[in-house]
Amino acid sequence: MPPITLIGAPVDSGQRRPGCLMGPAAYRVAGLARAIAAEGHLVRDYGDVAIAALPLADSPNPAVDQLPETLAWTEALSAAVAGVLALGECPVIMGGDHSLALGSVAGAARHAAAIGRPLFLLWLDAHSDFHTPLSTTSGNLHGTPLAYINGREGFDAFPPFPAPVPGERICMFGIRSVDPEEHAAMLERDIAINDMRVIDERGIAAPLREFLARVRAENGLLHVSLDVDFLDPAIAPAVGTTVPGGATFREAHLVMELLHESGLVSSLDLVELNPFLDDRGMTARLMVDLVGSLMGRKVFDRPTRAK
Ligand code: EXY
Ligand code: MN
Ligand code: MN
Ligand code: MN
Repeated sequence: MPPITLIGAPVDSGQRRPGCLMGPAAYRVAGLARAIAAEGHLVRDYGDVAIAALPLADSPNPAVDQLPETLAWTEALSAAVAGVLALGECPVIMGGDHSLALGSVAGAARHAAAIGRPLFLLWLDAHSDFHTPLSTTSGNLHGTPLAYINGREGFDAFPPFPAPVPGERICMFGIRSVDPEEHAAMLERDIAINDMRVIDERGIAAPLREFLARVRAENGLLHVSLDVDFLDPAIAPAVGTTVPGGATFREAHLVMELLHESGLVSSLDLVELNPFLDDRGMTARLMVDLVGSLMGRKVFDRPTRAK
């Protein structure tokens, strides 16, 4: 794997429950850099990205909350992620709420377009995050990044998304909370929607292997966006949008182990950790452990493990 660069993204503007801005500090306290270095990778900490003057911006949807802040984060994180990728490093974005993916994936898409490779997206989340600023009723922009990435209309206030990612290159796992407007829009596209029912019936490995085979066949870059609420709230309570019936400890680790074996991951978001809601750091530690598996940690190494 290339060198790993941790990017702090203390983003709290995509929702109304404060606390995600403490995420980068919690990941540092929980030893994220040490866990990555322990697997033999070069790792550096870029520090936290910051925003300065906010743009003037307004939405035709009066529900939309903190649009200027979200626009500023989108620009700043897009530049940071594209810059790190251009250096040949793998950015790991320590969030921050999921609105940060408006910027992180824009940066990954800019880089993919610059080097002429297709970008694929693995979305690990209880939610589909497929609202637009026009369709959202909560007004919480953390529910919108996938629609922006996919090139849906309604993002007039935002920079045009560089090289939108078509549904065929998007794969979701863990989905169990979808609003009616998102549902209708998703069904118009060819997104691989592995909701919890699919995982219950097929397991998590088979559909993930199918997706990874497609990424490999097209020589794609792979951005992974890991929302804490992908996990079952019993093992990951530190998130403002818990939904029962999430991925288990082993399902989540298996995803990470398969991703490591694939060698395909080029950038990673860690989002929605709200340390204020945690139970003695258990969620932060679990997220760090999952990154450890993604970076190659194994309990027992079989050299001939089938891919
Ligand atoms: N669909 C709901 C809304 O738009 O408010 C919930 C969104 C939660 C999004 C979290 C980040 O995954
Ligand atoms: Mn999300
Ligand atoms: Mn979510
Ligand atoms: Mn959320």
